[in-house]
Amino acid sequence: MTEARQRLFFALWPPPELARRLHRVAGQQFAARHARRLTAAQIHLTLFYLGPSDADQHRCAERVAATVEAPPFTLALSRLGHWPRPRVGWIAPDESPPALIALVSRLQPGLGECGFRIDPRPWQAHLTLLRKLRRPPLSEALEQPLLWAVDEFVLVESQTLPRGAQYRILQRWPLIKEAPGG
Ligand code: 2AM
Repeated sequence: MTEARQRLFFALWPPPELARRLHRVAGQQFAARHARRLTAAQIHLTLFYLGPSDADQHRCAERVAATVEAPPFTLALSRLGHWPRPRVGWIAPDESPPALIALVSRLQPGLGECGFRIDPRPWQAHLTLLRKLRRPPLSEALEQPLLWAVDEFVLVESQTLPRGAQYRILQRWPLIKEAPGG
């Protein structure tokens, strides 16, 4: 019997108000004619793309996530950009705080042991705002960064529907302040 495989990834998911603002930014800062703007509900920051996963791989990924410890952090989102090859327009944090780097680099080895492929390209924090985009942003940065207090990461299932990708959060793990000296 062929087991159902879910397409999974780990991500940071913006709260609804921030997601709505990011959706507005996508409309204001890019010449979006012919491009496909993500809906507010689709906007996220991918930490690790797992890809199609069976039940064992899914459980393995959850076990790894449960062992990962990293403190909460704040992202200042203002950098805007465009990658011509995947044709995406994005917003990115001005800097990746050490806690974000720690989160990603603590997930990677365990997920590698589960059999997931670690992308050899360096991981770049970004939130895709538009797809099928042909032009760079109208400006390179927002005047005022959007601040995002991140206190959890999530495991998400991606489904491709005729109207585009639909994402469902399957599980959440809190980011927890390290005890002083610990
Ligand atoms: P993107 O936003 O830069 O396109 C779900 O598909 C998420 O996983 C997307 O945010 C996508 O990043 C990311 N992702 C990373 N590698 C991927 C791959 N090989 N195929 C599909 N999505 C990938």
